[in-house]
Amino acid sequence: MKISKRAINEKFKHSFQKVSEFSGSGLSSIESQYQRLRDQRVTLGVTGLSQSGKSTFITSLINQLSEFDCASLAGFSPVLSDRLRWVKLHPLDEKDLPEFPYRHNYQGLASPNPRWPDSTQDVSGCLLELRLKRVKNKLNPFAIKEFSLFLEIRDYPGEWLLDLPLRDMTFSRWCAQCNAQYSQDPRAQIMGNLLGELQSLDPLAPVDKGYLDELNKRYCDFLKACKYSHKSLSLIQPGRFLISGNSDAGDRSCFVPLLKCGSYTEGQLNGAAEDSYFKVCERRYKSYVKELVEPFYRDFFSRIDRQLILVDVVKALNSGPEYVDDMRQALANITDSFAYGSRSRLLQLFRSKIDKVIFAATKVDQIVSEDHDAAKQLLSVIIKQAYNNAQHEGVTPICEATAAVRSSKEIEHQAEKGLSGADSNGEPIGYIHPKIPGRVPSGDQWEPFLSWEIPQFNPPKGLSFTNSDAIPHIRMDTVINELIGDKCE
Ligand SMILES: Nc1nc2c(ncn2[C@@H]2O[C@H](COP(=O)(O)OP(=O)(O)O)[C@@H](O)[C@H]2O)c(=O)[nH]1
Ligand SMILES: [Mg+2]
Repeated sequence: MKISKRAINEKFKHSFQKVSEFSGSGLSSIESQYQRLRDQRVTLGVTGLSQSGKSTFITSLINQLSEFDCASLAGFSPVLSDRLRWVKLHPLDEKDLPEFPYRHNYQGLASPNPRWPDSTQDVSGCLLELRLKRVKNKLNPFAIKEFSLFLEIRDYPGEWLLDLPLRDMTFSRWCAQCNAQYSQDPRAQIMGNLLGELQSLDPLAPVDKGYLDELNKRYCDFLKACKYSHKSLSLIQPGRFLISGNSDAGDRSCFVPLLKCGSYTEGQLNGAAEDSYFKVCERRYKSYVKELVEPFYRDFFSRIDRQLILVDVVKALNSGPEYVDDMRQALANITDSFAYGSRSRLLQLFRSKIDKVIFAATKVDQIVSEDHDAAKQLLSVIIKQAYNNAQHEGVTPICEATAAVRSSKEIEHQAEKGLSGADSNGEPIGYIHPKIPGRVPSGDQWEPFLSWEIPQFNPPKGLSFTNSDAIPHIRMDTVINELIGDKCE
């Protein structure tokens, strides 16, 4: 009896459905599991601290691939070898997940007064379908000639990312970590009187809920000051304390770190009265982690196949040594929360691991092209610790330098190279910047970078939404190729 390939596939899908039901796996749909098993569905984890350029990168990624016939994608092999047939954007089939606002963002970038994507306040996602011609297989001339590769992409407020390490941290350990951090500048200075008050608050004393509310408000203001002060710090927890009016957080978000916990033993703290500051704050901390952080991790990060970590290296260099250290620590904490390594496709369905990591220095259109290699080198130094985490189980990370939206042009001024573009009012601006070093500066070497005032470029003018123009970029094609090139064969 002759059985068609289609019938075998259907039969396989059916038994696979049974296995999945039996295992109780939380995947969104059978179809997506089936695609994953056939290596035709990839979950991209676009990771990065707040303001590192994630939403802009995702917008540009979708744009470059959707408009591949006019985009500049020479470094993306399926385009070079003429194998990309068409690209479609779908919503992600997930309950309550809003669609990534691609159209809105692209319209903003391509409007007569171009604007950057709005700052991200909530989660969103999309599914990009790439229709590809298969690379010819001499051993199997009857192999299917075309297939679809599905890319799952999700966006989220970067602040939430820093909560991931809280999943493995007890409340008292978090308090100890905060105590060590807040006792040092620049945080001690930003915290002012609140530092002394939190350091003297007795964790075993009965809670005064009114006072705890007040402390919590002042603590949220302190965290906001860390983020929005002139040079923003990276390591800011809990991330949801930064979003004002975050109604779904409720009582769970009303706790503070009790900096005096270190004066007591674990036994004394565990034996505290139920209405003590310690027990009340600990309960709220636990429900914050269980009800907000865990589901975010489960829905957004537990299934990543390929990770892109975006780092604003130019801003770090402009902010100074404490800020570079802070960013370094924040990135190491984040990568600690992921599992790296390669797995069989079947195991990948049940417990995924990230088999490829790319660190990318973003917004490199703010520096001249001859310094891009140095920016890449500097990035590799800044992320060394995070890099070591990712090297577990043989995954060797790659460093790149990219700009999702090239907003500047190179100019020459008195035999020196510089950049020109427009500011947020559309007025022309230009500058010559200090030479970017390939390593973190020390001592006096910091001076030129700290006094360098980097003007914010507006996105370039002249893009047409109606004509579906491709967004100009720097090396997005190389990054896309590193991310999914091998999956397109
Ligand atoms: N010059 C330049 N600026 C960028 C680029 N990407 C992002 N930006 C700037 O960085 C800001 C934050 O970007 P966004 O994508 O919202 O970061 P997110 O918080 O990580 O999602 C934007 O508002 C822009 O001002 C880029 O490719 N070039
Ligand atoms: Mg964003």
